[in-house]
Amino acid sequence: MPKSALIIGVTGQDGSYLTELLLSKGYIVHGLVRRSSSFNTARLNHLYEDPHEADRQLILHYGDLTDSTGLRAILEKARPDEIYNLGAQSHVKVSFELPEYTADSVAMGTLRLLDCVRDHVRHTGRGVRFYQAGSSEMFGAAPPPQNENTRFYPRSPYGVSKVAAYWYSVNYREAYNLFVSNGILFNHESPRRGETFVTRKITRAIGRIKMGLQKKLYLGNLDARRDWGFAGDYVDAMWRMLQHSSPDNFVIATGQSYSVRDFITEAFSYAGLDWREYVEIDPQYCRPTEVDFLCGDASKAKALLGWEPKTSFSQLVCMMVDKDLGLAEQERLLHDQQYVTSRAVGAPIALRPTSDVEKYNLSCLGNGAFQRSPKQEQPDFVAGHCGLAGSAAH
Ligand code: NDP
Ligand code: GDR
Repeated sequence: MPKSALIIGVTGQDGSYLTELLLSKGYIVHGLVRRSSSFNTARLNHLYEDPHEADRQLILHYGDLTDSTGLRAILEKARPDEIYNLGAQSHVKVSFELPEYTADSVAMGTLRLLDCVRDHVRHTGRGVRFYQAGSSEMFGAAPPPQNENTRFYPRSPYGVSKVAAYWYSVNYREAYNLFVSNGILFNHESPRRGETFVTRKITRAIGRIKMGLQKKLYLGNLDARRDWGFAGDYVDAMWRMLQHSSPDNFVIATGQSYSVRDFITEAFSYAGLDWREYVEIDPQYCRPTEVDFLCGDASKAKALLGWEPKTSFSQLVCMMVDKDLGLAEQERLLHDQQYVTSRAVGAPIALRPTSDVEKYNLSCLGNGAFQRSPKQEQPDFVAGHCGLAGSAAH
């Protein structure tokens, strides 16, 4: 029998890389998809299997961390050997604007899920292993280097909620003898990173500036330091945690820290641009309380899991800039041919976890469809890329 896994947050950056990894290892993967009025499965398009096909390896279910009835039903259907809880309102700045929802999905959502797992294990007698996506944001103001023994000092509603989720996980491990492991992952990025996180906001802007689609990039605090790794490397660490002989807490990081300014300099110079001509500071992108300096010590993961990062900072930056130059080139072409992106006209096309799924060729933009429209005088700016009027303050 192949192993089976349930991924909460399957549509996110990490969810898509983890799905690829588990499918390559022969797992049956069940993914929880949030119901949304627009499609949110673009990162999974290349993995999609029609529900009418026999012996599918990837099965999607509607569900939400705020709905424990649905979570219980999915557990019964999927009967997973491993559960990866990657679901979250994961944007730190947004958590100041949506503190209650952030706590509901991140902290309460983890508690709901853990309690469903406890019941499931109790009444089925099955062994289930659980991964909880903890974050370096839990360390917050604690000075670097941060490891598993560093005291938490979160600096945002998101960070506080992740600390609660961490301790719920420890408590369910100790109280009910469940196999629950906490990953404490430092920032990890990729060409699939959400476009309002700073690295992707920068690389998307570089592509669009190169193609004449954007003039300026508005950012907040350039002095913050982060330990940035590649998401593809980090999902392997999640899997390793659940293969380990006992549940535990692990820091996953590169041990190298760079400022936002360093990232900008590296990315712009790789694209042959001088960032000073394009980057402007806009205080709306600063946070009420900032995390200044993160640099992780992942020696425990190296010793016990044999995990090490494979991708360097420079390789990560180049990978992201290359991808976004390609994306902007396609956007330019569509713009010149009088097409606009779906994000401007609101007609995205992607997958649905039900049988009424149409198949589309999405290769035109990588993450969206396109539609003919009257030629525009101004390029269609996308929220988050440049921070112009109308975009949310991310
Ligand atoms: P993303 O924001 O890309 O993905 C988050 C996922 O959670 C999406 O699939 C999203 O669905 C889903 N989600 C949001 N709200 C709910 C909800 N109420 N119920 C169910 N699912 C929900 O995050 P990443 O992939 O980058 O990160 C994965 C996890 O790891 C998150 O928990 C994040 O907080 C944590 N983390 C991330 C780090 C990083 O650097 N990337 C570092 C440390 C921790 P939808 O697509 O519909 O929005
Ligand atoms: P972070 O990532 O808050 O570390 O959380 P983000 O990329 O949002 O910010 C990193 C740093 O860049 C500064 N910054 C800006 N950030 C954004 N988003 N937009 C801007 O315009 C901007 N200008 C400067 C921020 O102030 C910050 O210091 C990420 C998320 O993935 C979390 O879910 C995860 O837990 C942590 O990483 C580890």
